[in-house]
Amino acid sequence: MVYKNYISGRWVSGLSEETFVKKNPAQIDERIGEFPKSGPRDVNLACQAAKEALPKWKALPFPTRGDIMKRFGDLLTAHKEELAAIETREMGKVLKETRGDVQEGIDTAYYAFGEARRFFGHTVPSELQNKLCLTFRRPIGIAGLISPWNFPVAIPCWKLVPALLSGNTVVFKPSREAPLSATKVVELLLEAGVPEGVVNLVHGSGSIVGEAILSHPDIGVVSFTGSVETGRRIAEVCGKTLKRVSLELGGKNGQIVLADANLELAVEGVLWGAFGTTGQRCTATSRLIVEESIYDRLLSTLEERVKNIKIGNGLNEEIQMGPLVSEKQLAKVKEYIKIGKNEGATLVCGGEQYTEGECAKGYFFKPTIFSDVTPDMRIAKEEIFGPVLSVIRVKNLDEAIKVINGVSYGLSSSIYTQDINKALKARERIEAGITYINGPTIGAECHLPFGGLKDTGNGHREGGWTVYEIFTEIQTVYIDYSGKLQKAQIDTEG
Ligand code: UN1
Repeated sequence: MVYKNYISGRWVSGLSEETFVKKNPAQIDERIGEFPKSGPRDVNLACQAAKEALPKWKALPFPTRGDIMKRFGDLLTAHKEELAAIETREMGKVLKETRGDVQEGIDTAYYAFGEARRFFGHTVPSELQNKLCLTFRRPIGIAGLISPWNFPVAIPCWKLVPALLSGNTVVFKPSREAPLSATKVVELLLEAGVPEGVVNLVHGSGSIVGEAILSHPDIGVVSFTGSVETGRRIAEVCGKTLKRVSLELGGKNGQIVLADANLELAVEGVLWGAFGTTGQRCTATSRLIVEESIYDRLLSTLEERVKNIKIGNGLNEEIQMGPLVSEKQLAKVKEYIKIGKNEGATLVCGGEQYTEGECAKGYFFKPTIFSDVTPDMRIAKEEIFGPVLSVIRVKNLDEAIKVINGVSYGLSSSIYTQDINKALKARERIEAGITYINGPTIGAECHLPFGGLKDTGNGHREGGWTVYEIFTEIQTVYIDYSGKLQKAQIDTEG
């Protein structure tokens, strides 16, 4: 099946007519579809359509746009199973997780429906009499949205829904690894009532379509989720035209386990955090930081459990871990196994491709644990984006905090302890945008701010009420009803 771009209210081929093929990572002889290899001229057309559609769209009352988001949520709900299966075939994660991914999109749409009726500004006292001061939030204009493949419905929804509700029109470039889910999301937005030209979908590569979005003068805000390297490039290019940029980049998230923790719970947590989504979340637990007195016990329980993880095609409900998304990711993970071994870490289990039976046809990898990892090793510092966990031994809470903070990222973090004092001290000192106490590093809820410190981003937070700060401009309004000229800072003495 050949899929198309959606520009100016029509499904159209890319102008070059060239396409790329997306395959199923669990079974690489299965084609998901062909998609346009678009270029800058397609982006120009999309921007033109978005520009033309903007005045009418932004003039609608917020609750009217909210009603469309409600219908979108209803449609996602009605198509949940279909979408989950598409996601699993497209990027590999298991059905239970892809259902959760769609649910995150649904929750985001319903949250927006509510938010539409409380798009609050501030009313603020004036320093002068007979004067009213207030603020409004207004759309920026055209939003360029560039989404990753690991949450093929949720993350596009995190971006599309608030951008649209705020009154922006959109040029949307999804990942080449998840183009079908994105196409379905756009179809449902249209069915929900998003008018022509308001959403424009342009498939293709980051280096061509992404770049064209970044440098297009009509785009006012760019929202991107992906690698640090690309994030830096985006900030640099967008700096030239002073676009607003929201970047949600990598992570090297740690879970601390103190000696007093409920170990069963800590093991459950790290299994989910490290190997859920085959470790391909920017919130994945990639370091387990353990107090020395329980280190051996925790490690042997964990090893036992990891060996029992069922690997295979995510469409099978029994399966717990699907494949990596691509050959490129597989090669990257293999490379990190070599790096870990050379650095002197102990390979406890996994460390190689999984090729049993049908799995030989996909990019499967065994869940992997490295122990005796020290904080200076590359496997303890760099984002791997695969099912690889580095276990680090520490003496106490102080050292654990030092280790958890000793990386260039700061997205998610976790601590398992039953000691409330230690938990709260850790909360204060951990440098991350998200901290879980007695829970794993993954599983953020859509109505709370999501994002991180240091190389993880540039200070914005998606999700919750804070995402609306990304997609709106603030207008400050002063209304003087004194009937005379009142000078701020000068005529202030009553
Ligand atoms: C991501 O990996 O980019 O908190 C997003 C979580 C998910 C979102 C992850 N709800 O793990």
